[in-house]
Amino acid sequence: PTEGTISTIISSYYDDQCEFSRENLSIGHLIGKGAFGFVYQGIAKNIKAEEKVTTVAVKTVRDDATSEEIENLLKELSVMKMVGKHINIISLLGCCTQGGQVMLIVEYAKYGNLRDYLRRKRPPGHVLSGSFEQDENDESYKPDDSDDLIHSLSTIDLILFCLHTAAGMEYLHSKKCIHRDLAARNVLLAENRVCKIADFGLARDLTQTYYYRKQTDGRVPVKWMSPEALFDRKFSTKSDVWSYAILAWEIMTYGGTPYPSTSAEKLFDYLKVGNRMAQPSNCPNEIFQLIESCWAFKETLRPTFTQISENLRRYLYGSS
Ligand code: ACK
Repeated sequence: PTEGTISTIISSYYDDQCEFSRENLSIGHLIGKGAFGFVYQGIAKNIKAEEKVTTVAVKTVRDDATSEEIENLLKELSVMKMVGKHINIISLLGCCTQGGQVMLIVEYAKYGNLRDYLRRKRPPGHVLSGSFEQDENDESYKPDDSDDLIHSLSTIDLILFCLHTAAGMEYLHSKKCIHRDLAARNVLLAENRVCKIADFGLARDLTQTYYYRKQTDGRVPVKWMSPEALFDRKFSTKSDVWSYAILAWEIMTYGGTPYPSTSAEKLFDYLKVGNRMAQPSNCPNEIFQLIESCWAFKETLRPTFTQISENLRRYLYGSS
């Protein structure tokens, strides 16, 4: 691909409403690295009506990115635009597509990803269900929790996180968007401990090999995939509900690792004969029954996110 094709692709995504002036954005330190590129913390001037300066997260591609990688970031941008705003999803604040590197400016989540937050806030002496996989090369940026007065999370806090993520997914599905990689590592925690679904706009390579390949961070997404997604590459709102069951289990176990002793290759047969993960010791029966309905082998038996949120609200507040 030539420079010409890249600029044609970029101009086809141009949107005056969303374009943010580079002069009003200052890029800070690196907070994350992915196969796709980099995420930086940044400060943006006048990006929100209600404040002069806003801490933001800035997503970019590497300097030597291919036109395909640039286009993937632009596709993510258009999905985020299409989806719009909801308290439980990471929303788009603006973008810089003209006159330099393509950058997406999104809401900043100060406490980082939910999985690591849950592990940091596990009550002392909590009995583990499922092992905790140690990161092979954990040199990632550590969010600053020093202003977070909560030292350990209660069961009700955990159920509230289940509700936040279900509400975010209900909204995403109402916008006809399927996530396909819902997991605690892809949920971020923002100010006031609000969970926000992230990375829902990513273009994904849906071949089986992609999912079987070990990810750079050492986790294999296969364990979040429904049987029909795993074997027929059939992704739907119902396969997101299955992934949500695994996410809810991660939440209730303070960031436990799913099926620690089952290999990715054996997983399908393991699930097919009806095996599932055990009820975490602190997980109330009603919540575990909800999780079990979400990992029903048959897709049609799984609830919708509207039903899941209603159920969780009823549990927490006594009404829906
Ligand atoms: O666990 P983390 O700190 O949270 O590492 C990942 C990394 O970048 C790769 O995605 C972090 N990250 C991504 N988007 C944001 C955001 N909007 N706010 C804060 N951190 C983010 C994520």
